[in-house]
Amino acid sequence: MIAWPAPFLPAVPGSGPAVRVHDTATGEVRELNPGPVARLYVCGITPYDATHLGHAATYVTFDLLGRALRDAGHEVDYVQNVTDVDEPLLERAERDGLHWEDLAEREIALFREDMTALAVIPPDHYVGAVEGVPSDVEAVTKMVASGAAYRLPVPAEEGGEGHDVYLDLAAQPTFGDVSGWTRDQMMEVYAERGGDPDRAGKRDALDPLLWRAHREGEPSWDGGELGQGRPGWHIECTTIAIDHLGIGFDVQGGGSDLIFPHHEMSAVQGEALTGQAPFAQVYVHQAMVGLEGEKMSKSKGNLVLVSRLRESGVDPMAIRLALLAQHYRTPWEWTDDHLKVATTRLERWRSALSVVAAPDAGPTIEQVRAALADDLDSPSALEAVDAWVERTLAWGSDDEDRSESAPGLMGRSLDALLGIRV
Ligand code: 5CA
Ligand code: ZN
Repeated sequence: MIAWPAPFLPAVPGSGPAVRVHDTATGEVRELNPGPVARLYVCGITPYDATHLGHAATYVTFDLLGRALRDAGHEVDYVQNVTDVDEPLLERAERDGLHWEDLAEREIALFREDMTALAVIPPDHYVGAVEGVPSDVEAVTKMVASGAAYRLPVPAEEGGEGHDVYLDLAAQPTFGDVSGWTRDQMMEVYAERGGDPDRAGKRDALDPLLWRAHREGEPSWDGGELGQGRPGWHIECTTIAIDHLGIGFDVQGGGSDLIFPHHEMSAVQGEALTGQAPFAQVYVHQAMVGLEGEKMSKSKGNLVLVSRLRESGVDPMAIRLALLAQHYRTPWEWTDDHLKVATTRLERWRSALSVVAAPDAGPTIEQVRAALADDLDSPSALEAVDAWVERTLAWGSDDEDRSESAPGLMGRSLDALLGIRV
């Protein structure tokens, strides 16, 4: 499906250092070693409600990573999915009396507008789960044939026709490598995060659903030997990532709520399918953004929406600055104060960039580059810019040693490295 318009990326002289990020699987901050093309997969939205600031934080974080990789001299091949068929979407459509496809289309359109306003560079491949069904069918059929997956008859009370398909985790030695969680930790969240631990007949309560046979009233596709049905949630990301980036791609990203089961299962399924590991070189996770003591989430309904802030006249660049002021690995809560601070900051940056001459921008640009390459330390990057801004605004008109090219160079660098268009 189409993504959204790409923002213009100004050139910045020189290049940034190699990028280091925290890898959930090893618990270490590791240097990325992509080839000329860095391959990045980030889990996209389930389009049943509009983009909230938690989603925005996730996509701005991975946008920053993409910018740092480009600045370090790599091309970036960026893939993002859209979960345009899944339980939460079907349930919301039913509740609101909408067709699920219309609901998805409406929310994807709004997401595109939000991402454009926030200057997020679009993915090179933006792929809907529905578009990926043929590939899922092929993958699940292959896993059934190899014995990695098994079939369970649909229970009589659910129509009793056809078979669901599950991955046999017992046969997968890498299961657990992404999250590093204990079985108890896994069991604690599995049901609330889309799993079905109580399904009778499963070999292991944690075995993930690969294919769900058709049930009355649910959308379904031709699964060939699998019969009519629809894919489970995790397989969509397994196949989209492998089809577009290949197994062993550089970064799997998303919010920390996806560590388990989603990224654990996507990876183990990819490994079961291809016989190769690891699925991704590193797993990077954005900490949860909360509101009033709880995770901001569509299911809880405690949302601050990007689109609503925009409608109320908030400058999207102030929203982006508010997000960048937080480190991606630290959970935080949204309050209006964050926006106030960001709005004041943006105004000061604007004033500094409109002077005719300013202190040399070079050292500050190197500080910004170093901060971003150091596990995406955006708060430190903003502080480095603040320091230059304060020096610029404090300078008298007859101070010597001023550069007329500095404001322009700084403006282009903030745009390219931070996605802040002042
Ligand atoms: N479609 C799936 C991924 S395949 C999904 O999780 N969709 S979502 O709409 O629920 O979330 C979209 C992205 O935003 C995911 O990467 C998720 O981890 C992230 N996210 C969701 N809530 C928050 C939050 N409160 N703070 C930070 N990131 C969040
Ligand atoms: Zn995903």
